[in-house]
Amino acid sequence: MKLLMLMAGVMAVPTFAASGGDLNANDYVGVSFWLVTAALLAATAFFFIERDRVHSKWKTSLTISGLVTGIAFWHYLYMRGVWIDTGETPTVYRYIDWLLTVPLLIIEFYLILKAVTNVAASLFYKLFVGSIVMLVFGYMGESGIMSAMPAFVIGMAAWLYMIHTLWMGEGAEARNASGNAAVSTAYNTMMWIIIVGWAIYPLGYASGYLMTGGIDASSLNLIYNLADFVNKILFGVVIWAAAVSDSES
Ligand SMILES: *C/C=C(C)/C=C/C=C(C)/C=C/C1=C(C)CCCC1(C)C
Repeated sequence: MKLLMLMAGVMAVPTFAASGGDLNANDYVGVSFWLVTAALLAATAFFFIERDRVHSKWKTSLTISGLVTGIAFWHYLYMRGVWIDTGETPTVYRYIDWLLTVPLLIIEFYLILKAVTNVAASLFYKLFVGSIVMLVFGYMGESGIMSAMPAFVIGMAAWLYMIHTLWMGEGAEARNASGNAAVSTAYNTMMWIIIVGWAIYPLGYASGYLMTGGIDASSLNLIYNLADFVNKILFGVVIWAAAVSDSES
């Protein structure tokens, strides 16, 4: 049944995938859009199928991982089209995608902790508000609604607030209280992805919008595509590994 639904979804895709003309062999940014699109689809199938393998308390976490890569897959079909047709940065699609997937990614911290210990919903709200502030100001900066520098500063503050919450705030307290090895390992790896993997985005933004004579649209999109690969697919794989190891012990 699950597989049938997946296949139906994949069969509905070519109509959209076909828009956006042909991929030029020299267009390495277009190729990176293409590669990440394929990887996101494969990851989505993987997370939903592997859901059967893990203990019931982990299933929601794998579902969310599959939703994140699935939503991103959908947006990548369109982003690639915009890039190939216009050579411009698909900022609107990019931020709609982030606005949906980033809250889903950070709810994973709450979910993996909740699978093994008592954790207050306020952990989720803090991370949620932080991520929305970060993205709304990032969008205003990139789309020119607000000047790039102040938007960047506010976005950075929100991201640092999230890191603080995970590193030494409410999140860290719940992790320490859980006493669960698989969850603690997953938590720490996920936290490092939020710190190191997520840093790629503001680096891209800063090189694209803050430096005089900064990088062009090609480099910016290449950086963002690489970042999405790490922060959506790898992030899900970390959760999957913790889920399998905890379910089998
Ligand atoms: C799947 C998409 C993800 C994980 C997107 C994450 C995006 C960010 C971490 C963006 C961060 C930014 C700042 C920290 C400062 C302002 C500019 C942003 C929005 C690029």
